Amino acid sequence: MKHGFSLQATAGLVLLLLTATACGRDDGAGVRGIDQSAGTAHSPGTASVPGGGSASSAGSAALDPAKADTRVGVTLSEWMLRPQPAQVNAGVVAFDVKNEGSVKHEVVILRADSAESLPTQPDGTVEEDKLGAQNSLGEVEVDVGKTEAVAFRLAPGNYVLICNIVDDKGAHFMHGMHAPLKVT
Ligand SMILES: [Cu+2]
Repeated sequence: MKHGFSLQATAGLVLLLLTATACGRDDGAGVRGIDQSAGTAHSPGTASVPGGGSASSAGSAALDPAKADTRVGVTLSEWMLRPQPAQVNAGVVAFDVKNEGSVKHEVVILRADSAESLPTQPDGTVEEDKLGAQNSLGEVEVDVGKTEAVAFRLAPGNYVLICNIVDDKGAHFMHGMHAPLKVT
C-alpha cells in the first residue's frame, strides 16, 4: 500500500510538471482540466494515472474472513499475543483471534518493522495515529472466552500485531502483548 501510495504521488507530481510545461501561461482553469486530457495530450507514457484515489484506503477495509487465502490463529491472554503461523503469503489474510485471558483484549494489525519502532504515548499505548492510515490495517476486540475473525488484504512486508488496550492494569502493549508477523 505504501508503494501504491507513492506511485500515486509520483503520478500526481508528473501531472503537475506536465501542467506547468504544457500549459505554462494558463491560469487555474487549465489545471482542473488536465486530469481528463493528460492521457491524450503530451503524455510521455510514464505519466499514466493509476486507479484514482481509492487505492490508498482499499487496504484498510475489513474483508470477509470466510473468503481468505490464508488464516492466522491468534491467542491472547495476560500477557501474551501469539500468532500461528508468524509468517504468511501476501493476500487476504484472516485472523482467528481467541481470548484465553480474564480481561478484554484486542488485536491491532500495524505495518511496522518492529514493536520497538512503534511510537508510544505517556500511558504506554501505541500512538496509532502517528503511523498513518496506510500502516494501520484494522483491529478486532475480543471478549473473554470468545473467538472473533477479521480479514485484511496484506501486501508483503513486516507487520506487528499488538493489543492496544489500556485498563486498570496498564497498557497491555507494555506488558508484552505484541508479536511480529511477516508477509512474503
Ligand atoms: Cu490486551
